[in-house]
Amino acid sequence: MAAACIFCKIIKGEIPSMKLFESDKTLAFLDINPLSYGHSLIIPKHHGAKLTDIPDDSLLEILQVTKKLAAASGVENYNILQNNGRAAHQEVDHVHFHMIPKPNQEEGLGISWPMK
Ligand code: DGP
Repeated sequence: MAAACIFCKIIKGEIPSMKLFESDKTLAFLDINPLSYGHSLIIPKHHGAKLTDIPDDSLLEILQVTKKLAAASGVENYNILQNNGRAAHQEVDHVHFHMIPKPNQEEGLGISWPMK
């Protein structure tokens, strides 16, 4: 944990979030500034700024949770995004994967959160 890290504070419950999934290694929650309905963030509980700072077993679970969230979103189209460094538009220095649904008009109604 890093004391000043926003996402570590979310993990500890010091900052509220809309949690979608939690295990001993991983947390998923809704993005505070969503690009679409259901835009979620999947993070390791282990603090690390960049992809290369995260243990492989943690990365595997993050990808598995990301896949489940994409399936649970009920849309066929989505982006998975992971930024590293300021020039790559990383704002929060705690590794996170974005899962950004791209619903079309018909799909936009079927979303059910939190993920079961
Ligand atoms: P990035 O540019 O990849 O570092 O994206 C950081 C994302 O984190 C951005 O989409 C907004 C989100 N975010 C920042 N602060 C908070 C917060 O306090 N709560 C939640 N839920 N999301 C946050």
